[in-house]
Amino acid sequence: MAQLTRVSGSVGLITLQNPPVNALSAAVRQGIVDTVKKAVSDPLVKCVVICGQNGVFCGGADIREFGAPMTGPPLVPMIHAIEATNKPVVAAIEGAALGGGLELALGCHYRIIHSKARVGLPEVTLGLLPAAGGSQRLPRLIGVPAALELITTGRHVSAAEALKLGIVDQVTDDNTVDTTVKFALSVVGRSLESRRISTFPCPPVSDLDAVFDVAMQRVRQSARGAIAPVTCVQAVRAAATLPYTQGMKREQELMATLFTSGQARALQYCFFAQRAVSRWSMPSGARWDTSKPRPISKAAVIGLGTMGRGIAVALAQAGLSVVAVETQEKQLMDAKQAVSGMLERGAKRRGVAPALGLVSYSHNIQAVAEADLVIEAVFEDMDLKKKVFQQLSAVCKPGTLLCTNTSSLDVDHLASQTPSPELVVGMHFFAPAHVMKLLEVVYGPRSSPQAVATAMQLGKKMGKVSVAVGNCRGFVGNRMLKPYMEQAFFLLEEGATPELVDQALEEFGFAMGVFRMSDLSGLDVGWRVRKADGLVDPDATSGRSARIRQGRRYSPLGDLLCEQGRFGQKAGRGWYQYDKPGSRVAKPDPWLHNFLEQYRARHGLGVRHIDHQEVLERCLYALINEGFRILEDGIAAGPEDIDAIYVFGYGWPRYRGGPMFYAGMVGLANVLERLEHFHQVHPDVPYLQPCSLLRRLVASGSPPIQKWREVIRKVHSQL
Ligand code: 3H9
Repeated sequence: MAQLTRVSGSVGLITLQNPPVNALSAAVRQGIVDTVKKAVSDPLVKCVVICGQNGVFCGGADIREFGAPMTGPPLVPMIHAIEATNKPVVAAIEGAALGGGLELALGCHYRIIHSKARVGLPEVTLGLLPAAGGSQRLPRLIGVPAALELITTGRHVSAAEALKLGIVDQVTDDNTVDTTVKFALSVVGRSLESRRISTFPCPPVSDLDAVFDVAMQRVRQSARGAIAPVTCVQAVRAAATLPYTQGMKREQELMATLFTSGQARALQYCFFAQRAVSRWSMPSGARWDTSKPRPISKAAVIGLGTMGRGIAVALAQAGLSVVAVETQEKQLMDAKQAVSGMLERGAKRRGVAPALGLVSYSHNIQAVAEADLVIEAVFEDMDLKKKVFQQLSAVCKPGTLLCTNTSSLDVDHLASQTPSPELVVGMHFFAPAHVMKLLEVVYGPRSSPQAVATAMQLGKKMGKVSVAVGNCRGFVGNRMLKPYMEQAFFLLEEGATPELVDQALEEFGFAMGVFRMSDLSGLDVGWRVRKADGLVDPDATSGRSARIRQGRRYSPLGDLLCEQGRFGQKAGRGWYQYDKPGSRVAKPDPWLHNFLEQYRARHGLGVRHIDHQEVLERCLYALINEGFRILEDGIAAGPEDIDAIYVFGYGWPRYRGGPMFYAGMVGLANVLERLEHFHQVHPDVPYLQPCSLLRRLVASGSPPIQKWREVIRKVHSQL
């Protein structure tokens, strides 16, 4: 777990050994305590170097241990003991020094880093604060403003920036351990008095109160209800205002408030869920570890509207050569300019050269003939997409993977347009496609495991959280959105306003409430879909029949707004009003309130008082219920897949872990009881009828979310 060897005659080299990231498990901590003690007491050892096995210094405390009672030596005294030694201790940082890993390095007297390594205190992203002295040492080392920014965002810092900030003493391109060993020998005999960060005074800041007020305001605004960023500010304030020992006491007290919080549990669940989704499986039994992806070096994008442009940028930024095809000359010219601009801006942000040369443009679909993979991103229209797929089948070389960027159309139906349906998968990107983290990889019943593996690997290369899901209407994300939005419409009919519904959801932590979101994405999108589904009936203006379609309760409110041209932000009016078309500032609209009153009167709907709790229960539990149906249907392999989709693509607050995790937190029995109640009150709303998987989970004692897959497997084996 930590090995001590003597190198170069008098250097005690301690190697952390806990693959893959040398997390500071109880055994590693014990190993460090033991080896440091041994090295310090060995007269032949003049200095100590701490490094990590396999090219990674240390990924921090072992997050998997957080759920159980603490065992092994604690970090804080361990790091103090290192700092207090009379022999120089130098950290050799390769790969990453994050969280407790950086805190360990800050306890060393010097830090040498490889140019490709990064450091950071990302505890805040796990609902915690750097509580092994990080919140007290970092401000002392690099000053309050820089430390505040790093600790409250959890941002990873490159080696070059770490040097500039003063976190490390030297950057090397050579072998980090060899360089550090030489460095350690060179400082033997020098005084260590000025190297113990805990003894530094915090660099003074003029107008300390103002700095912290601004920081607190910033984190409260961006955290939208998350408690850890606020607590991190308080911890840094302790560093700036208290002597070190008292600051450490405060750090521990603040950590105690976070450590067992629901938010920390949710964020740590998200950390593992994000990684779990890459271990995908299909109902056929095909899996990530038995399916080999194909190498992709040349990709093509068909259709250069908003989505196509973003996809081309994402592919080029991942280093792929891209053929971008758009048949309309004007659109092609516009797209060329837009894609180049996005690539240039992205490159500037990341400090790299823009990948302009990787993208070639054509108005001829023949240009994709040599592509290994094609992503079709034309308008969301089945007939158009079918035509494109037929053309692609004729043009592409054998074996080319054909992907469709659809948000809801039947991937299997599209696959049937090609002679090789096994080569077809859906790649559902989210706008803007080069920014949004989520990618739904949709497999149809005939998609080959290799096609899925290739799309998943491509997603990873583009930096996406890719989730493999089955083919159904709306896949996972949009399928669950439907009952959520439906409830929001019903709540308006029953007496709520868009402002009330949005406020409840935004206070819950959503980036945007359902109506502001609908205004942003455009009301006409859903209208077109409802029309295609035969749900829109402009003649049914009053009476019960106007609110019952295809045998179930239906709210025509969205259709009525569209008939008035209220398509949302782009029209300058929707559920809210805007100063002008395209403006983003939503204001309550008296016209809409009046319209709702008239609508309710026309339909004889009584108005009741609706509170935030009801908004949350109706909207969220309907969404969660559909999530259980998705699991029951085998469209998502596990709850982590659904949660990752909602956290990374739908603005679900990460500190609430995702909808399925949230259901577990509020209690499955509670969710079931409320759904039963609402379904009794609204028997004409099938989405409120509790899913049988939810009933089954409750009947089996509401197991923790990690055990749901066992129950789901049983359900599937009985089908
Ligand atoms: C902390 O330090 C608290 C202290 O301040 C105070 C305490 C008192 N623990 O991401 P990858 C696993 S809090 C346990 O795919 P990469 C990960 O789950 C900690 N496991 O690799 C995965 O497992 P699997 C603060 C961990 O190369 C495997 O390692 N530290 C930990 O893309 C590979 O991970 C952080 O927040 C851990 N700490 O990225 C850093 N870290 O294969 C968290 C990773 O079963 N870690 N695993 O799915 C990371 O950001 C990335 O893992 C890292 C490597 C950049 C290190």
